[in-house]
Amino acid sequence: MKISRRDFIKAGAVGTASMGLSGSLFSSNKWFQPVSAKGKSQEKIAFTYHTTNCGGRCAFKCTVRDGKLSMIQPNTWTDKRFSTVCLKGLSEIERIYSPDRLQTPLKRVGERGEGKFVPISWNEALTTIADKLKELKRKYGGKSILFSCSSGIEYTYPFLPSLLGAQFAIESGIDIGLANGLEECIGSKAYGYVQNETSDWVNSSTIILLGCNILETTLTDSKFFFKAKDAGAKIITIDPNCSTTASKSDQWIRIKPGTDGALLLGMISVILDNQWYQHDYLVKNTSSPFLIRADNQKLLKQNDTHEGSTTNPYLVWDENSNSLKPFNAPGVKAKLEGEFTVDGVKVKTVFTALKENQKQYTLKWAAEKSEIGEDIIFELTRDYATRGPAVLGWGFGGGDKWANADITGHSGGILGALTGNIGRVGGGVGVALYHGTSWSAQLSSWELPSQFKATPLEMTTPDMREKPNSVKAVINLGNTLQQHFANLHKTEKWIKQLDFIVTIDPFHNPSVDYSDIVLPACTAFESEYDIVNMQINRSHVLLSQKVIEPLHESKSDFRIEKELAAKLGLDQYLPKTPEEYQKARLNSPDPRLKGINLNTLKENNCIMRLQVPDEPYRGYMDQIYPTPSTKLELYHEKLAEDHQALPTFEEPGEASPNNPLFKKYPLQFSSAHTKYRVHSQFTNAKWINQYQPEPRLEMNPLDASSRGLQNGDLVEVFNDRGTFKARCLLTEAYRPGQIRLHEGWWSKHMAAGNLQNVTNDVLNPRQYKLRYGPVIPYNDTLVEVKKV
Ligand SMILES: Nc1nc2c(c(=O)[nH]1)N[C@H]1C(S)=C(S)[C@@H](COP(=O)(O)OP(=O)(O)OC[C@H]3O[C@@H](n4cnc5c(=O)[nH]c(N)nc54)[C@H](O)[C@@H]3O)O[C@H]1N2
Ligand SMILES: Nc1nc2c(c(=O)[nH]1)N[C@H]1C(S)=C(S)[C@@H](COP(=O)(O)OP(=O)(O)OC[C@H]3O[C@@H](n4cnc5c(=O)[nH]c(N)nc54)[C@H](O)[C@@H]3O)O[C@H]1N2
Ligand SMILES: [Mo]
Repeated sequence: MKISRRDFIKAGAVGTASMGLSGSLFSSNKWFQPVSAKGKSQEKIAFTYHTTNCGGRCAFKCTVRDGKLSMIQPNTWTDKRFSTVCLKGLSEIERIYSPDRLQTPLKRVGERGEGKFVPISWNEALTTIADKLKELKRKYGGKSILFSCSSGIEYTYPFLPSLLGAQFAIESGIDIGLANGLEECIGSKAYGYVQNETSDWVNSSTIILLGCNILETTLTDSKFFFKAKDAGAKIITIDPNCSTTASKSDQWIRIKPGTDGALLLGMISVILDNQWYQHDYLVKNTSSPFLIRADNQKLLKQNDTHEGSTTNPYLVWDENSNSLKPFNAPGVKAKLEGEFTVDGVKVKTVFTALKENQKQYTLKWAAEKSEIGEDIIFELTRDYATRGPAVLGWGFGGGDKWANADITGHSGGILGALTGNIGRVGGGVGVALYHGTSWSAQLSSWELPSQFKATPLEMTTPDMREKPNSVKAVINLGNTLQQHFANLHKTEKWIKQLDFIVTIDPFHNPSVDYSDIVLPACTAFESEYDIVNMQINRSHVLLSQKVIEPLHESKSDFRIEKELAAKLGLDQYLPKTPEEYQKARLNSPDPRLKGINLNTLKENNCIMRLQVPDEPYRGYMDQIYPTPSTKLELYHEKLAEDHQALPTFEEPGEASPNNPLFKKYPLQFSSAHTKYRVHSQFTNAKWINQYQPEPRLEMNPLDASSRGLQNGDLVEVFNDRGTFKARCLLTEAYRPGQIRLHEGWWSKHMAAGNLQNVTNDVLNPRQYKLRYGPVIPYNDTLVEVKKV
């Protein structure tokens, strides 16, 4: 039988009974019952939480009537400020019954990408997968298998990659552009979370949000934004567009896209010129007094002058003795500024070098680059540097997804250091989303015997599409093929020559269509087991329970991994049930988990606060950093030959007027995130789509009129990589020169194409030297638009 997915769903070839309730929600009204029916039905309450990657982490109290999810309410947290739910959570009552659910395992019958499948049994699907993986492992080794995991999948198949010796990737090259620069200063590897907990914002005088639409992308932290505002903080949003967050801020500064680094460099100059920096903080807590050798651009260390030191500390110029001393020697008073000669070699302090490097980045220069007025940059800097504790908070979608993002991150670290705003009550620099910094605890892990080890990721997954590598099979946990790679045509070329592709997902997302075998997974509401998942978030432990039985023929990720392991003859090493697994994880000596176990969690609505102080979490209050010197390191030796030891502004990789391509493609294409969806999730949520029924290309009326476009026209967006079509939405909120389609729309919702057909995938070679490797510069994209 050869039928397409659509035919197969229409015909109801399988799962006919469940189609009745999923397909006809609005048409038949069978779903809703009169209030009088209440009491006649079987009712139960169960608790789960949202695992989608919106940062909200809402916990749900779910009412199940006659086996169906019927009501979602916010669950009560120990700290009640987190008891929230948004439209996305409420919409699950409809979405989990969506006709887009994968209902049975599928086997591809058409070409990859065509979307032609036939239903098969679980046994056939799992046997096919296991046989293929065994064969690949035998022929090429486990490294020929890549598990590629979406964000927000809670159970990330923690055992199979190790059992197979396979590679595992989660979000390779994503959300790391700014962190690459910042964390070279801090020494951490924490995705740029060098913030205090958002609840500490009430102690801030100034909060600068740079490309950070927190009121949409961490909706549930909105109360902390408004509490800070009420407490007197001045909130300034810097965004090319009048975002939701900009509209609620005290000030909106409209920046030219891709120039965040120029703005921050200008601010550094203003601080230096006006001596608004914290001299003592810089000497005590940063590498500013370290000495740079003129001959090789390296920092001067003890072995440079006295060979044989085992500790080999950095040297500074000690004011007391007027001589070189190890920076950490007792009683040293390091000079912040100066040039000296040591054994015939000229050296200068990092601070002096910074001052020299900044000469090129005048206020005037920054104003021209960023297209923000000089007076505005001056006032912004004064607010930041002189009004007391200040936050410089950014997102992952504004300045991050550009080829020059690391320079912005580095400049941000320097701004925080100059003003003493790192490790300070009411301070912080870095990502301000997800309520990402809060108290945490160490869970135990479930150990496999030592012979089972995953293969470390050979290279970033975007590179796998072009550079020689071992991967022959990709197991998609989620919608990674559409979402994780810019330039979809290149992705398609890669996957068409792979030996084997599997997708495991609750929904028929676009990555499904490229797959050879498809497995239907449960959503966060379904399971075969009473206890499902557990995580630590917002200083609490959250447990999820089964709310309803698996819909259609779906299975939980735990069950799928377990059954696949059984087909490989290796399931004896895995926990028998999720309950056994979560029990083992909680069996930890960490005192912050004292008294928290599965029983006490069940007694407490499945949420308990860790045994931690009531205070907001604040990082680095001891001013000890995980860098080689334990100080904030402003000078990055390893980037000296790239002229980035101190930040040097670079134009965007593609979306810059200096690029010859700009003449042909004069518009910058951005694909920000929206409150209505989480990436490609909720694209099919009917209740939400009342508000955003179709993809809309947002643009300023000026850009539209010069192209003869009217609001609502169908347009084609194109560049040399590809094209897509959508209706346009004209809005003054959008900056001329930048156009936007929110990321995530499935291909089938587009008038034609996919937005990833045009996005820029050219990686910046310098960034291979940085902590996280190169960032995918989705927003660093030039396009042109024409009427269809
Ligand atoms: N509801 C919802 N929440 C989410 C997500 C979601 O999909 N939906 N996704 C989550 C994930 S994984 C991420 S990474 C985060 C992203 O969260 P954010 O970083 O807040 O996301 P964006 O909306 O992509 O970008 C933020 C703002 O940057 C602006 N911007 C665009 N270009 C520039 C620029 O060059 N400079 C500056 N200064 N601003 C610019 C945009 O106009 C936008 O208002 O959100 C998380 N939260
Ligand atoms: N052009 C452009 N591209 C972007 C971005 C951008 O701004 N612009 N943003 C990037 C960013 S910041 C990020 S973080 C990535 C996000 O990329 P992804 O994390 O891949 O995006 P999602 O659409 O959230 O994909 C989640 C998938 O997991 C499935 N899923 C949900 N729950 C479960 C579960 O319990 N089990 C299983 N097996 N599957 C489940 C969902 O149905 C969905 O298909 O996208 C990146 N892509
Ligand atoms: Mo992200």
